[in-house]
Amino acid sequence: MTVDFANLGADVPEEPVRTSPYEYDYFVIGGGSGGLASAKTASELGAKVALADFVKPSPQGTSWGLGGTCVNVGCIPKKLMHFASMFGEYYNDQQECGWETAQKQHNWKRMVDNVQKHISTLNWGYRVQLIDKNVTYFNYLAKLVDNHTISLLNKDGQEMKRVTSEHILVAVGGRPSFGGIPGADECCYSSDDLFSLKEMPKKVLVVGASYISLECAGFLHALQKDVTVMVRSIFLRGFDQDMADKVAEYMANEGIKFIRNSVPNAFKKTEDGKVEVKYTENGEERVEVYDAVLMAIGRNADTKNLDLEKAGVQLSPRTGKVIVNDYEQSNVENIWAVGDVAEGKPELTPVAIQAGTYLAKRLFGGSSQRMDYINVPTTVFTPLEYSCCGYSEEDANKEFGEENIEVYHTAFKPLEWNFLDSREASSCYAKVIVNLKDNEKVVGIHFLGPHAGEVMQGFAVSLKLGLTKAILDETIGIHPTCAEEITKLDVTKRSGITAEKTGC
Ligand code: FAD
Ligand code: NA7
Repeated sequence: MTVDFANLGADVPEEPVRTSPYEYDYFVIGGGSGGLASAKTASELGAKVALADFVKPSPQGTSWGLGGTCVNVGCIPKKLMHFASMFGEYYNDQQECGWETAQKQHNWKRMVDNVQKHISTLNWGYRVQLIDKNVTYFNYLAKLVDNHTISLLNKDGQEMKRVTSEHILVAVGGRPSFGGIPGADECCYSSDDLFSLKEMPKKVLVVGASYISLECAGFLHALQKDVTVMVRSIFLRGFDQDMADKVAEYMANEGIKFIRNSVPNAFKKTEDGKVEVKYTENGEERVEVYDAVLMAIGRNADTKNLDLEKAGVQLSPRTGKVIVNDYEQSNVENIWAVGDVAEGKPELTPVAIQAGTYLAKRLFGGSSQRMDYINVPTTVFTPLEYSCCGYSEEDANKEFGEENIEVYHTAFKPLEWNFLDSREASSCYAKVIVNLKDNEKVVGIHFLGPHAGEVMQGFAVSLKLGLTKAILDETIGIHPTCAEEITKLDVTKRSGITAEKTGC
């Protein structure tokens, strides 16, 4: 073979000549859902990109690999444990269906080992993707020096490197709050710890009543734990309250205990390693000892030591999140924020991913497409799953006026449950909220029942396309499914007629 020295290397793409005074075009702080998606897209579009991701250990010392909250301590392990727990839920069903199943006994460690094995493959996958996409990865904690300069620190706080970038994306997400309650940091777990705990004792207190709290309480109970939930005020703040109460009612019927109107005041370790909880219930001081306590009282934006103020970035005084405009841009022209750290946006993985991807396309791909934060669907993975898209009933009433809103609803029992004595009568429920003043346009869909997320995804598309009640009525249901209930609604709440279904 002869070698053509004249053309040697001609196929190798040359590094573009950089005219920028900065080392990088795009520096992404945070390797979670939003940061990874944005960094990879920007690099694919030809930008010179670096990403820093560093996990500060939880107060209990838990830390994890690349991928952020969703992959390591959020959606993924949560859904896997929810899935695992459903076998506990189905245990009685199986027997009624004729399966002669073994003793009902769950092995926590085996489940956790398998969950963590899966997460390790995802961590590795993200590392490989960054290499493939030519994104420089720094496993360092980033801090801003000014609006173009980032300092990278190791775990001991020593500066290892200083880099400059034309654009900076803040995608640092959030971390669980311990509420400043005495003893909480030392005695309690959070969702940062739960999914990798080698063992989980029997009697568990879950503090908080929002979606992370109820989801964790739900799967812990189905995994044979004795679960109590401490509720300060309402269930699932921000969600439709009618639906939220139904979620909690189902959980209570299953045997999960709720302490209402209650807040913890202090936590203390007992000599035998349990946790003594001092709390107030309906104004009265009480004390109870639990084997373990899970704090799920909300999350704080992880902006505390980021020194964003050195770059002049404005944060919300209430939440510590970055205030952004409709383009995910902060008040500093070249500093952007997506995901959980962006003020006023839904804290959901697909939202962070889409916002990060669109931002990169606008910055480096000539796109003008903005992220649409309206009608974002979501699911609460409680024992009976709840999914929704669009307005809650309360918000629809406020936005359009109660007299202009019609709510169609049904309470039903999935066909499969009809021959199972252990399953409650109409515990599943669906409602569709329409605007009478706008051709009965559907402004909200809510569904409580098995596989709720799978049910809602397609309906979310139809909401985007301007679904009306007439179109829903024309749509043929798939029989016999739970999702078809949404196509068959003819009872309005206003009519006062019972929503309970009697036949097919
Ligand atoms: P994150 O994924 O949090 O990533 C931020 C990254 O930045 C982290 O790795 C962090 O360590 C790193 N970082 C922080 N500061 C620095 C710094 N100074 N330097 C370098 N790196 C830094 N969403 C859903 O859509 N569906 C669900 O079912 C769901 N379930 C959830 C369950 C739980 C228990 C939790 C906690 C969350 C859940 N979420 C769910 C929410 C979802 O996980 C978040 O919305 C999503 O992860 C946000 O992505 P992000 O990119 O904004 O931040
Ligand atoms: P949320 O949605 O912020 O909810 C926090 C829950 O914890 C809520 O029920 C609060 O009650 C309760 N809470 C807050 N502080 C306390 C104290 N001090 N004592 C007892 N109970 C308390 O948090 P999540 O973690 O579920 O979710 C965080 C985000 O992640 C959320 O936006 C999702 O989209 C994703 P309240 O209703 O305020 O009385």
